[in-house]
This record gives sequence, structure tokens and C-alpha cells, in this order.
Amino acid sequence: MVALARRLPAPQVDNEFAEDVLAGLRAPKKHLSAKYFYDAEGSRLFEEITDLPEYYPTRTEMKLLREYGPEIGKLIPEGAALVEFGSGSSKKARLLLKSSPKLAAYVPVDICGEMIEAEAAELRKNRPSLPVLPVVADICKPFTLPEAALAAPARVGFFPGSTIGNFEAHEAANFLRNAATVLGPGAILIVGVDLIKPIEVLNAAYNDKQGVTAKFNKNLLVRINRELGANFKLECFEHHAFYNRERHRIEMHLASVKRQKVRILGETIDFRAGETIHTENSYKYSVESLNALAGGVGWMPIKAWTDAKKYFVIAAFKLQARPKATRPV
Ligand code: AVJ
Repeated sequence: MVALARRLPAPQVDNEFAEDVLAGLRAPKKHLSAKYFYDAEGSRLFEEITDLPEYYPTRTEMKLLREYGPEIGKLIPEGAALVEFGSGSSKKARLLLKSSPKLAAYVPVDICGEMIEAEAAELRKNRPSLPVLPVVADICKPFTLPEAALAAPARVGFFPGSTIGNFEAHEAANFLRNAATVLGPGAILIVGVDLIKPIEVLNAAYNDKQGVTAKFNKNLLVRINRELGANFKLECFEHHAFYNRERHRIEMHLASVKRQKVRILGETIDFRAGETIHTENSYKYSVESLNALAGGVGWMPIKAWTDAKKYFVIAAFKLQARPKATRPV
């Protein structure tokens, strides 16, 4: 009986969230993964952030896509498959699709099945001739593309939104290596990345006057209270966001305003006054550091497009052909 019970699949999703949260809060330096921001309310708050006057990334990237879409589209070979990593809302892909040649397929890949199915339905209405073939997968792990994408003469990856900024350097390298594996020989990759810029601009973007980013950060505690039955008091934590110059990243934290205890899943977590939970890193790159990262795993820079203020870059890479193993004579 016990052996049988142990073979039953665990209720994975909830368990993974619970385990990650507990492990993060037990650690000497408390931390939570930024991927957990995006429940329904968190996704709504992020959309609100993208409209804030201080939050330049989304606006700048959209402008670049509108302005250079036709030029970027020229890099996409006729009949290719366009694979979007972590698509969420395909607003940006739509701008790229507008200037693409005839494509074999558009393949949005996301861990959230509901999200991409809804987006796919929307896109099919707009572009009835384009096969939209969503894949539900973790973009950092190997997955198989749909047959139509594999049969296409080439595959082009698209990774907008500076989502890569949430990864540590080794995770970013791992993502890029996985993208190469998934897309295969001859692949092209188009990445949108937030650039290093004056510290005041960066700090303002993550400390907006209306407090939407603070709400977005604290929503993680709301989610933990709801889904894991914790008793975080929102008024006892403060939103802290600042640029870390040495590490080229924005850090977001939730700082405990006093000494306090929080109950979660039968455990008590102690907070010292001023102690923080590190909730997000948002790495900023230079075109050079991005090229070095990509080049290190076989992606050769083709071209990069930036705005006049150099706030954001859309960079295109080509997968370096692997030297063929020579046959011993
Ligand atoms: C979605 C990771 C690009 O880092 O700017 C926005 C998330 N966090 N405001 C970013 C975010 C706080 C965003 N990314």
C-alpha cells in the first residue's frame, strides 16, 4: 500500500511553489523566485507597470519593434518557423509577424497553457493563414517543436521583454544553449534586453510614484497568504528596489519594518527589524556584455537595434555552425 501510494504523482504545481517558498524563507538570506510574481493579479499589475511613465522598457522595445520591424523581418528566411520563448501576451510577436515573410508556423512557448491558448485563438483570428502552434513547456529545458516547425527550412527564436534579465549569468547561458538545441542548425535568435543606463533612470523605473511596483512586489505575499495559508501582514513589509552597480542589476526586496514572526504551513519564520526577502534581480547588459554571453555559447551577433537614448536593445544572433567531426582517414 505504502509503495503504491509513493508511486502516485504528487500534486506537483502547488508542492513546488510551497517547497520553493519554504526553502527561500528558511535560508539565512531570505529569497523568493521572481517567477512567482505572475498569478492573475501579478500579471495584471505587471501590465499596469508597463504603462507607467517611469517604466521605459516595454515602451522602448515596442517602439524599436515598430520602427525596425521591417529590417528585423528581413533576417527571417521565407518559410521559417518563428518560435517565441515565454510568450505570455503576443503583442510584441504581432509587430514582428507584421513584417515577416510567409512563415511555416508561429510557435509560442510558455509554461502557462491557458495563457498561450487564449493568445493563439486571438492570433488565428487576425492571421487566418498562419499556423499558430502553441507548446506548453519550460523554456529553460529541452522540448520538441511541432512537426511543421521542424520541417521548416529554418527556425527563428524570439525572446523579448528583457525576461533574460531575471536569469543569473549561468542561467542565461543555459537558456541560450537550450534555445540553440531546440531551434537547431541555421537558427536565428532575436532577443530584447534592457541596457545599463544612468542610475536615476533605473531606480525611478522600479520605484514609481503611484506605487504600482510596490504593489506588484507585495502581491507575492498576498499570493503566499492565499495559496499557502500564511499570515504576512502587508503593512509590516516595505518595497525596496535599488540598482546594484557592482552587479549591474536592479534588486527588489521586501523589508520587514520590525521584528516579527510569520506563520506559514505550520512553520514559524522569524524576521529581524530591517531584514529583507530578496524577490527579484533584473540584470542590465551592455551590447558588448550581451554579445559576450551569447558568443560564449555559440550565438554570433548579426545586428543590434537601439533607441536614441540607448535604453534598450533588440539584438539578432546566428547560431554558429558546429565544425563537423572529421572522419579518420
Ligand atoms: C518582466 C523581468 C522584464 O525586470 O523590468 C518590472 C519585471 N519587476 N518591475 C523587469 C519587473 C518590477 C520586469 N521583467
